[in-house]
Amino acid sequence: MFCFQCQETAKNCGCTVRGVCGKPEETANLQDLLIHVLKGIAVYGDRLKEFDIVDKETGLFVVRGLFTTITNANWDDARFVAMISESLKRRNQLRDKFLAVYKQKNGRDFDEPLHDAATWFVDDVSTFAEKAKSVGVLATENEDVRSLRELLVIGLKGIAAYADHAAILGFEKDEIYGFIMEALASTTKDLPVDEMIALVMKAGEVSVNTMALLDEANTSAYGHPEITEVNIGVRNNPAILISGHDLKDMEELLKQTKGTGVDVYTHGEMLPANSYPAFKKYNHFVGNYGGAWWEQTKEFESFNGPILLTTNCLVPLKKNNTYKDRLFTTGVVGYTGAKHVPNRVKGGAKDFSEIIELARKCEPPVEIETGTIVGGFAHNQILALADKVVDAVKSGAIKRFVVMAGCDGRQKARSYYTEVAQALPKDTVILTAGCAKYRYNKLPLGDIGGIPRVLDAGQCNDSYSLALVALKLKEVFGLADINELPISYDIAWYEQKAVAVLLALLFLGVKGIRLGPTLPGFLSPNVVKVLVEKFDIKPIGTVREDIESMMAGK
Ligand code: SF4
Ligand code: SF3
Repeated sequence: MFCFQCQETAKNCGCTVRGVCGKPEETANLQDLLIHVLKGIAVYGDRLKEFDIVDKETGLFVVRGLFTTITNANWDDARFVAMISESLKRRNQLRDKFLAVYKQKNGRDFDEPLHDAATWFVDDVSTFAEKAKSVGVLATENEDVRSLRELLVIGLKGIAAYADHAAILGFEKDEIYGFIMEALASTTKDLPVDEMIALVMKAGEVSVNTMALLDEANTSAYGHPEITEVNIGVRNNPAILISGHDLKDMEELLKQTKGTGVDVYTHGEMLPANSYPAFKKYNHFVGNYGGAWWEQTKEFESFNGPILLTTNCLVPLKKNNTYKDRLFTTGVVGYTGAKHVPNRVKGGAKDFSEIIELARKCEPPVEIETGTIVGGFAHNQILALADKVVDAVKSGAIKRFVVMAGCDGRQKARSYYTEVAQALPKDTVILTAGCAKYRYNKLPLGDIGGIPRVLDAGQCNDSYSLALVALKLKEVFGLADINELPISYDIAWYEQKAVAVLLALLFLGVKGIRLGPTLPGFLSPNVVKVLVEKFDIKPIGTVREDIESMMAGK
């Protein structure tokens, strides 16, 4: 196996024996093979795009396939095997569609040679494992070509996650599916370096558009997030814990638990659900339990009730865990031995009755902390406070904003973000989104004239909100360049969605981003050089130096 898609990759180079995340070799290889076949689908999707045809259904299928391979989402080899078989079937269907269109347009049969991803076929699933060994990341020998291809594929995985969330709420765009086809197919071609870089930049643009689409989907379905004091203590009822990023699952779970005597709590990245008007109205929606994803192995124990994982991050269960029998997965998430709640049929809802039944028999959660945290500062809420914020900047009460969005992770080096939050001057405001916030969102950092010093826009995809706020401030202050704003970017990354967010920021022209706790292992020294030259990207340094530089606008 060789996997280097996340920040915790072994030696910041690549996991080769077993993932640091716990991913076994077989699973890693099956994921590689799935990506290979998805690239084969994309070869035909890309060709069809030349005839102005985008096959929506296949586009969504590719999106779900990509999403399934992100870090900490799916651990179930049987699911990957089934997905590879299904992908081969769909690829051949799309091939037939392409061949027919080609013949119709050109009056002759298509006869160009195609990449192995577009032609390899077997019926026998027992041969998958062997094939998988030859199609991984290292199949691209040139280090820089590999780096650019993987940066693109990894960014696409993040885009795919957001596109899937939007699609679940009925929002889809041909442009997104079309680009995913083009970009995946590009990795099967020998392209000049500047064309590969252009595709990476284009991925940043598509990432912005996908996050905008998801924002539209979320806010039209559930209203605009509003300032909310989120309870982090517990009540004395049996309860269900819901984690991940899927708001449609959240909605259906709240509806189905209403009046049952079972409470609902969020974990990890579902915390921002507490700030949506459509969810706040439920009295049995109690608040948030615990911290970021990596703390789940102890927090799922003490929660006592069933846990529903709607997307990443699900980490492998410890041997002596007590929650395997109350762990449920759904959507792209999977775990061998955990119950999987099937997808909704068109027009219907998922059926969470088994989870609710089980919850009734469980003890209430053990309280692990008390109090509240404040959330709900997505773009609509911040813009409602725009006058106050602008006045505070003009008067000098707010000297600088520091964007510390992104992911959290297990590594000790991430205490950097806690220390930066603590050491930043009192006239700075932290803008956040994603689970990175758990490094500092419970600290007593106070407020500036009623504006909290940590403004939490929501999930990682809501980083889009922070970009909107920056663009608005640029307009209000009449600046020509987004980089003239008193905003510094000190981003934490872990998985592939953060890469999509990073590409989005680069597309928007943001320069001087600090990225930590380490620069991605999938960036070759030459690709890093390009990013440094073009965008002044830098790794994090010491807390003191970084704060000094950021306060000096560097
Ligand atoms: Fe390693 Fe991360 Fe890949 Fe897991 S997802 S195998 S930790 S690089
Ligand atoms: Fe977190 Fe897994 Fe990335 Fe959505 S939940 S930000 S790591």
